[in-house]
Formats: sequence, C-alpha cells, structure tokens
Amino acid sequence: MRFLITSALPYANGPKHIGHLAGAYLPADIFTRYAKAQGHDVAFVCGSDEHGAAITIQALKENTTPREIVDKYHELLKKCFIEFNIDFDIYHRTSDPIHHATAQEFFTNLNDKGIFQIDESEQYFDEEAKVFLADRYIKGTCPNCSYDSAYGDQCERCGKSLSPQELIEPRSTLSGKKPALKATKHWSLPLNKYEDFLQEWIVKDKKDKWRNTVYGQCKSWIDGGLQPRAVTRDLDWGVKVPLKEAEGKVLYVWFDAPIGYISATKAWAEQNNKNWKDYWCNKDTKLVHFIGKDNIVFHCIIFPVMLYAHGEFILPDNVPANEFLNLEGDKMSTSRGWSIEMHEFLEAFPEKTDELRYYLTAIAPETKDSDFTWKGFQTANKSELVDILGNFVNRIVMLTHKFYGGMVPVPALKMEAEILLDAEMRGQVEKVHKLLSQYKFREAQFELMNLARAGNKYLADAEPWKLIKTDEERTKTIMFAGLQVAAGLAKLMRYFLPKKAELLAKILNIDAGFILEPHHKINEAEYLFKPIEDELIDAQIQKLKQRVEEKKEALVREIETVEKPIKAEITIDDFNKIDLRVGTILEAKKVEKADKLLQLTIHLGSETRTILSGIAQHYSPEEVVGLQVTIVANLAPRKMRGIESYGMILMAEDANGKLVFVSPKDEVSNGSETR
Ligand code: B3M
Ligand code: ZN
Repeated sequence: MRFLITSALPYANGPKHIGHLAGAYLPADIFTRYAKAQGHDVAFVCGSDEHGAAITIQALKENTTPREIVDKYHELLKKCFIEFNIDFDIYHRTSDPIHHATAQEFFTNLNDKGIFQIDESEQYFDEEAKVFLADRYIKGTCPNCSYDSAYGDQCERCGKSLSPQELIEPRSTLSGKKPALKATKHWSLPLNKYEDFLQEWIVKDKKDKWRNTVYGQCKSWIDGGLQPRAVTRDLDWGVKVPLKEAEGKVLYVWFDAPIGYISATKAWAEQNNKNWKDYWCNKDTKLVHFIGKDNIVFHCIIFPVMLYAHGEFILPDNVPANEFLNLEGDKMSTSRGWSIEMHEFLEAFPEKTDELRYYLTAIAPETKDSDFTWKGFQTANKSELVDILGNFVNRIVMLTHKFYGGMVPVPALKMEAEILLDAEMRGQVEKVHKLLSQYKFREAQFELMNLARAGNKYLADAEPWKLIKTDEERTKTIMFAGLQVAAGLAKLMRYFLPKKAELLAKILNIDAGFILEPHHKINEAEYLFKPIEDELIDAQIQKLKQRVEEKKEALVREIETVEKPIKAEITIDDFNKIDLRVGTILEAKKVEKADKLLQLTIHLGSETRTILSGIAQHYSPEEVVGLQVTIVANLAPRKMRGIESYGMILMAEDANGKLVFVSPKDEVSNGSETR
C-alpha cells in the first residue's frame, strides 16, 4: 500500500507548544513509523506555513520584516521536530518558489475552469499606508461592550466576533488613521455548489470510517449550509494571484497552505527520484491528514472541494483530528504564557524526549480534550516506564548474564516456549498493529505496556531465580520466552519511543530481525528509564505560574500605555502657552493629614516658590531634596490643605502607576526654559 501522510503546517510566527506536538505531529510520526515498518510505501510531509496575517502581525510586533520572522521560526520549528524525532521525509516551507508556482498553477487551473465566483465588495483601506487592511489591522470601539481596542475580527474583551464595518471609530493599526471604505474585487470558492458532493463523500460514507468528533463537525457544517469563501486577499505578503487584474492581491493563506502539502511532496520527490503524482493522483494511495480540531473544516471541507474541483487529485482517506490538550486544568495558550513550548521542554529535559512522547500518547486527546500535568508526567515516567517497562527489560537482561553469560539459552521445551510466545507476544504485537491501523494510538501504546506487564508477571510467577536451582531445563525455556518478549517490546517501541527502542535494540544486540535465536549474545544491561526528581518538576510548575503573572502584567502595561489614545491635536501656539522651567528642590516636607502630598520649595533662578506635589507615596522628602526637576511655571495657583501651590512638577507615569521625575539629563541653571 502507498500512503501520503501530512501534519498541519505550523505557522512560522512563533514557537509551538506540546499541545501541537500531541495533536498533529506525534501521532503522525507514530503512524508513519508503523506504516513504514509494515513495508508500505510512505511519504510523510510537513513544513512551515509562512503566509497570512499571522506572520505580518508578528513582524510588526517584533519590529522586523515578515521574511525575518519566517526564517527565524522555520529554523526553530524544524530543529524542535528533529529533537523530538518527528521523522518527516521533508520539512518544507511555503515561501519556497516550488510552492509559489504550485499554488499559482492550482489557482489558474480552477480559474480557467470558471470555478471561482468574483465578488465586488467594500473594504477598509489605509490611505497613508496605501493598503487594504486585513481584519486584524483594524481597531476600534466594540459595539457590544464599548472596549476601545477591539480588533476588526473580534473583541478581546467581550469575545464577540466582529466584522471591521461594525467597529465604532475604526482606526488602522498601521497609521493610526481612520481607514476609508474602498471597492475591491475577490475570487471566491463557491462551497455552496459542492454540498451534494460533500453529502455523498462525507455524510453518507464516512460515519463509521472517521472519528466521531471529526464526522460530527463536518456533518453539522454541511447540514448547516455552506457559503462561498474568498480565496484572495489584499495583502503584499503571500503567493501573488497570477492574474493581471489582481495586482496587489495574494492568495488567502488557507488556500495556499494545504497546497503546501503538494509542493512539499514535489520537492521531496525531486530530491529522492520519485514521482510526486504517485502520491497525489493515484487512487491506490491513502492520503491521511493529522491535525488539531480547529483545522477540521479546512482539511475535510475546503481543501477536498479544491481537490475535487481540480479533478486530478485523490481525496483524504482519513483525517484523524485531535481535540485539545490542556495544561494543569486550563487551556494552553502561548500568548497568555500558559503553555510549554517545545523548545522550552527540550531546554529543561533534553534527554527526556521519549518520556514526553510516551506521556503525550498516554493522554492523547483523541476523543475529548485531555490534561497535561507535570505531576502526571513524573508519575507516568516512574510508575509505567521505570517500574514496568524498564524493570522488565532490566531483569531479563541481568538474569541472562547471570545464568548464561549473556547468551540466549536453547529452549529445552520447545512447545511450551511456543505456546508462551503466542499468548504473550505475538498476540500482543498484532493487537498493537491493529489499533495503530485504526489510529487508536493511546490504546495501542497501552497494549505495548501490557506486553511489558505480562513479561513482568511471567517472571514473577515463574521465579527463574529460584527455579534455576531445581529445574535448569525449564528455566531455559522461560528465559528464552522472556527474551523474546523483550525483543517484541523493542520492535513495538520503535513506533512510540524511537530512541529507547534503539537503546534496547543495542542491549539485545539486534537490529532488523527481532527474534533472538539461541546462542545469540546480548550486551550488558543499561537503564532504559530513570525517575525524574521532584525538584525538577516543582521548578517547572513554578516557572509556569510565574510566567503567566509576568505576561498578565505586561499585557496590562501594553493596554494602558501603548493603547492610551493620544489627546486631540493642538497647535504650536497652544503648546507655547505652557511655560516649562527647570528648578531645584531646596526643601521638602510632608503635608499634615494629606498622605499623598509633599510640600516642596523650588529654586527657579530668579525666585523661589512653593509647590505641592502628589508624590508622597512614591518619594520620601529626603530622597527628593537636591533634585533638578521640570515644572509648569505659569499654572494658575491652587490652594490645597490651606497651602497655596504655585505650579506643578512634571512626572512620567507608567501603566503600573510608577512615578518618575522628568529631569534635564545634565545639570542646567535653574530657571532654564524647556521647549
Ligand atoms: N498554519 C493553522 C494552524 O497552525 C495552519 C495550518 C495549515 S495546514 C495546511 O493552526
Ligand atoms: Zn466587546
């Protein structure tokens, strides 16, 4: 059989967390390893999704170009996948020229067939930046909750999803100016015309073939009626729409990204002397997309409609999408800081990638959301990997060295050994394979552990360490069978725990065969797994909590400072009305019964005056004496607590309310003007 296996192309706009790993990359890798081990012809492709507003917005945030953003994160992601042994045949990228050409050809093919519907509409345009504004580039007041910094697609305060035209007082995030509505033209994929096809292909056919959650989501989309979807955008970052009349437009990122699977296959085929069409255009090939549940509509409805409309491609055989992985009881979110990024885990536990693979598969969110906890990770490692799998392997290897000098014994009672093997090992291997073929990774790994459990029980029941004193022949039979169980484990572990499988194969001194013939010599025992200390786990929990607090504070600061709107425009004449002077604080004292006020005596060169300032909670009188400060010298006098104040001291205030004096950088003579 031939397989084309894909994992969702991650946006190269930042690091990705272990929820992504559990959802789209790890199960695909396990499936690929399994399918390849069965001798199937498999291509496993992925790559960075480098287009769309996700990238350009990150570039604005990091004050750099989209190109630098994708280059940086493409490398980071690629490296993380390698470290976790996600064994893509190719990790491509959508900024590659092959991809641009492939996506453009695809568009042209559909366009020539007259498939698109062309819509004229009005869209916000930034006159200063000379661009149409994507929804995320427009901010304004939320019509629902009056929050003044709602985005054009959603209000982050009340959560309401919005369209840019609904915003009150919209402004462009590029220029800060009010954008104007301008006519624009877009090409749309009329999904509504494909409802019959989708009814036949999914609703009627996939009920028992696809995961319930996936089927259910598709059915409700299809039954709810589909709308045309624009496949072009007014943006300058992306795949250019290959039409003269579409100057300044690019393909919508969700149109070009899935075509990324095709271009990645092309690039891989070119490098490996294969024909990409065997994988995309041959009915014998099974196309399988591994994704998270938020991508279902794109992979089960929109992309298949594109493929079907094109006519030369196969459709996905299965889309085993996962639900979400939460973290310590709460939704994982990089922006909120509540996440474990792949590279962070690698920094903290560089040697524990298989242990994480194990735990993520053990709690895989296949049918419903699941929860990652650091304690759960520690416990799974100790009570399953160390105590069951590691313990069994260690025992059988040690005993083989003790009894037979590391040589696999000749089973005296052949029949008994065979019966044991059928029951304990062969049946179990078959079970695991069957579950994998059904995309049930969690159960499959559980059955792998059951084989180790059976091995442990087998040794505990037979007690070869005692039996050897009374019945050498039977001990040989038991040890022989036990060693075959270890070999069976090494074979199954290759799918789930590739590094540890390699180590076990090294200990057993086997590579391909996985049957330990009598007289075969095995190597010394080595620990497969080790417990993880409490301190390491506690430090991670601590780090998580601390970071979420830091992010929260940073967000508040951002909203309050950056987003505080600038006051209405004034003229230079307005500004010149204010007389700002430099002065030195000569004396300072607290004002009785006013815990915020300090009474200051300020030397202004030609005069000395009294000013009251609301800084008593930030500065003590001793701290401020001698400082040179800036004051508003022509402010009308004001009486507070019976004391007349002749002016005001300038202070800078940050979002946390911290007050800092606005002072000349170098000393100047008192009374100097500030302009
Ligand atoms: N980059 C969205 C995501 O990471 C998108 C997937 C593309 S798959 C073709 O959720
Ligand atoms: Zn709102």
